[in-house]
Amino acid sequence: MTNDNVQMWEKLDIDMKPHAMLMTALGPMYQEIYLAQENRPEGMGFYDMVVGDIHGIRVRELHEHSKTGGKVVATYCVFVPEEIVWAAGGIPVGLCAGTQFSIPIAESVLPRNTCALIKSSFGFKLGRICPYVQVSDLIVGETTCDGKKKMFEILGLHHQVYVMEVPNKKTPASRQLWLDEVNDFKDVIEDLTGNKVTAENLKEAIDNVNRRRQALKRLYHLRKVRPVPISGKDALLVTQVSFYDDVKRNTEMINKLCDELDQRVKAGGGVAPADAKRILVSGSPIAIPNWKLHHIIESAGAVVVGEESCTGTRFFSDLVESSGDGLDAQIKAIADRYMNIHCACFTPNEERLDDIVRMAKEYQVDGVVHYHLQFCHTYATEAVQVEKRLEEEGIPLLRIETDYGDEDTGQIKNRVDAFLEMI
Ligand code: BJ8
Repeated sequence: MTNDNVQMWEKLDIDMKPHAMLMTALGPMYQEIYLAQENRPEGMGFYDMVVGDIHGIRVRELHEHSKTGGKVVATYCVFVPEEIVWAAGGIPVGLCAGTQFSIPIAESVLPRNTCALIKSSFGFKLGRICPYVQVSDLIVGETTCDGKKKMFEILGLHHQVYVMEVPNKKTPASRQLWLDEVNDFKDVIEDLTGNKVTAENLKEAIDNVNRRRQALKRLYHLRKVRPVPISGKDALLVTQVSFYDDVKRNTEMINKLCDELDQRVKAGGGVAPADAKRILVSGSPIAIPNWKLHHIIESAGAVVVGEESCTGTRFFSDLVESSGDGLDAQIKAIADRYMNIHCACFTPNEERLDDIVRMAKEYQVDGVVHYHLQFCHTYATEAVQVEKRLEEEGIPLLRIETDYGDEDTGQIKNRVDAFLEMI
C-alpha cells in the first residue's frame, strides 16, 4: 500500500478502515487461488501486477483523467455500449461486484433475498469501499432484472445514476425501443462529457473495442486445444480485467499472451494433462474476485475451457459492424450488436441454449456446469430449459446455485467431484 495510493483514496472519500481490510484479504486469496498454480504462462505476470495493485494503477489513470476534466462512466452490464463513451472522450469502467465483503453493508438497506451481485455492488457504494465507483461521474444501470432495476433507484440517492431500458423480447418493436435507448444514451454521454459523438470518433472507438473482442476470441479459440494451454482461472481473469483496463493496452496484452500460448500449443504443452476433464461453465456473470467455482473445478483435477456468460463469450463474440456509413448507421450497428447478447432477461432465449450446445461441441467438453447466483430468478429458471436441451443432446450437466460466501464450498466440492467421476 503506497502513500500515493492512500492519499488518492482519501481524496476519493474512501472509508479507509474497511477498505484496508478488503485489500488485506485479497492478497492471500490471490496467492492461494492464482499464484499457487503451476506452469502458468509468463503473460499472466501482467495480470498478477494488475491485481496486486488493483485499486492503484488503473484508479490513478482514471483519477488523472478526471482531474483534467475527463469523465468516467461506470457500468454493471455488458448491454451498456462502451463505444459511445470512448468516442466522447470518456472512459467506461465495468464495476466488479464480486465480493462477499460488501454484502453485509448492502443488507442494512436491501432485502437479504437479493442476488449477491446486486448486494455486492450496492454495498461498495454505500460503504465507500470501491475507488472505481468513487472516481466515476456517472453509473449507468439497466432494466435487465427486477432486483437491479429497483436497486438503481436507491443507488441514485447516493450517486449520479442513469438507467437504460433493455427490452425483454427481440421483436421489431423491441429493437426500435433499444435503438432509441442507444440514441438517448449518446445524448446523455454528450451532455456529460461536453463532447460530440461523431462518425469519425465513433468509428475509431468501434474499431478499438472490436480489436479487443477479436483478441479475446483468439484467447478462447486457443482454449479449444487439447491439452489446453491456459487454466480456466487465468482465462477468466483476463476477461475480468478487460472490463476496466484501457482498451488498447488490454488488447495488446491479450495478444501478447496469445502469442505465447500459440508457441505452447505448437510445442504440445498445456496446463493440465490431455485427458483432464474439460468443463464449460454457463450462467450468471462471474465478477472479480469471485473465483470460487473455477477454483473448485480446477482443484478437483478438471479444467474449465470456456465460459458462456457475460464474463465470457457474451462479452466479446459479436463485433460491431464498422461500416463507416455515417453516425446513424453506426449507432444502428451498435444497437444491433448489443441486441445479440443472449441474456436470460429475454424471452424466449433459445439462442442461448443453441450457444451452450455449440460451445460444448466446439470446446470438446465432457460436461457443463450451469452456475447461477442464489435469488437470480432469470438464470435459475432458465436452467430448467438448459437442462432439458442438454439432456436431448446427451451432454452431462451439473447445476450449481451459490453466492459469494464460503459456507457451501465443501458441498459444492463434493458435488463437483461426484460429477467429474460420473462423466
Ligand atoms: S446481459 S447476465 S451482465 S444483466 S445475477 S443482477 S440477472 S439477479 S447480471 Fe447480467 Fe447484463 Fe444479463 Fe449479462 Fe439480476 Fe441475476 Fe443478479 Fe444478474
